[in-house]
Amino acid sequence: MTGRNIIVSNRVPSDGPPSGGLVVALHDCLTERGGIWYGTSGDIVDTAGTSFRPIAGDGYEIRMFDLTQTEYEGYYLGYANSVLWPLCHRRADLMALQAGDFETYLGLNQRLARMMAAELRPDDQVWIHDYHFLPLAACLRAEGVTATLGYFHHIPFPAVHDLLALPEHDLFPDWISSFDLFGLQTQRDVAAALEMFRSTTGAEQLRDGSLQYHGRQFEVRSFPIGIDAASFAAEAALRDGRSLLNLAPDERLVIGVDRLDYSKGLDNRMRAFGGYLAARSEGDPRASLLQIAPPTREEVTAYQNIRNDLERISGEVNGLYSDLDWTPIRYIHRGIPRDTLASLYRAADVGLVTPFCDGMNLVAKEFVAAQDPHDPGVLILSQFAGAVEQMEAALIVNPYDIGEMAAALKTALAMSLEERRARHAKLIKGVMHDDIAHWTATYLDTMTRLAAGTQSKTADHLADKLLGQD
Ligand code: GDG
Repeated sequence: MTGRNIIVSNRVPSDGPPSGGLVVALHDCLTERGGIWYGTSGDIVDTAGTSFRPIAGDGYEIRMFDLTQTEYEGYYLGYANSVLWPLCHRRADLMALQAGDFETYLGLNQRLARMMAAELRPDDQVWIHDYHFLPLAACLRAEGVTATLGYFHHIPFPAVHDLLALPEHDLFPDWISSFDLFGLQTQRDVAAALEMFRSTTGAEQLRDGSLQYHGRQFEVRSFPIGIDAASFAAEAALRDGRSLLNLAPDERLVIGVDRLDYSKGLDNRMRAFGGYLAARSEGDPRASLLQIAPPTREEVTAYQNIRNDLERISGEVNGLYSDLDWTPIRYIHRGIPRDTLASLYRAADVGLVTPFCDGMNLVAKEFVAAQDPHDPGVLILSQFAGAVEQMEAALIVNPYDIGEMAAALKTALAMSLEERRARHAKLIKGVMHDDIAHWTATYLDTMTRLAAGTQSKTADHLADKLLGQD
């Protein structure tokens, strides 16, 4: 018999039925097992509260809390999205370190911990999501909470060298070791986290692969996130996406879908598409790039800058190559409905997923799930997307090498049906098997095992090697 399942994420699904793979998966998991979901409401209030606002979820409870304007600016826009996000995406140069933001971020985590501690029971299993709550376990432990605490880091774990740019970097080992399970997307991330502990006095790796730091034993493991692949594939097949686009009969379609974020490599992607058009020979089919890039974190300066860059680059490429009846880049700066997105992926000949740095990248998996297996499109995937560890059958590119990406576009658009099918068959197998349900079940099973006090007997060879105990 295990305790209650509890989820903490920055936002609770309070606006009606949840949409989007992750929220749906967590919602389904709580609906099935019962439990509580804690997170912010999205409302801003004058005074910080001391208790939650409960609303009924579907078979579980939602407990929301509101942020003050100071918390919204210092915790959310500031330390989480203008410091930790760029740091974890190898852009320490974009960190906006502002006096007071760290204290606000920590203070919010302490306030949440106080409010949760009043409600948690020792046998609860708490699953905390993402960099907004890195100190939450340490804050909960300080309040005397002994429940099993798990965390999942959706974004990359920073390399030790980058981490040093964070003034509070020496707090990371304590924050992380306060969880019982620290989940990461990839083996690459696990290696980076272990490297940090290797360079930390007082950390050691135990024989069973777990870590110990200042008397606390915990596990650092990868759980590559997936998508609801079967339902996404079914949704994609419902409608002819090509008919939405007014394409010429022989026109080929390349698709990109990303929140408008500087980590997603959109600038170099558009340049590479321009490079492909420049090198196009007479008689090559015409190809258009459909780039869907809904706005995100618009109050943060770095996001305003990347938006301006993209408007300039897409304008330049279109100015150079457009014809009376053709605009090569269709750049849509707003979100579109999920079912439309699914059918557009299916209509595309190429999925262009070229982040400079990405925890996993669900778009790569959605593109593959949406394809017609008899006539599939080709996935071009950055070597720096976490998804690359599971998707070796994609055309792998270096997003810093614009010429290489332009050449990959040419290769993809000319690829034989036989090769497209063979690559897709390999990719879809993994996407279907390692789906979101598999991810949730694997993580929660691991937490249950830890809660029961059993230790993993599986040696983590990678970890042993990295810590020099092989
Ligand atoms: C973080 C990590 C990790 C995008 N535009 C529209 C739309 N989307 C959907 C996509 C996809 C999701 O948003 C984006 O997911 P990603 O994984 O690509 O990237 P992040 O948002 O940065 O997510 C990432 C993820 O967490 C999960 O752990 O993979 O590495 O950075 O599902 O389809 N959806 C709709 N309209 C749009 O215009 N409906």
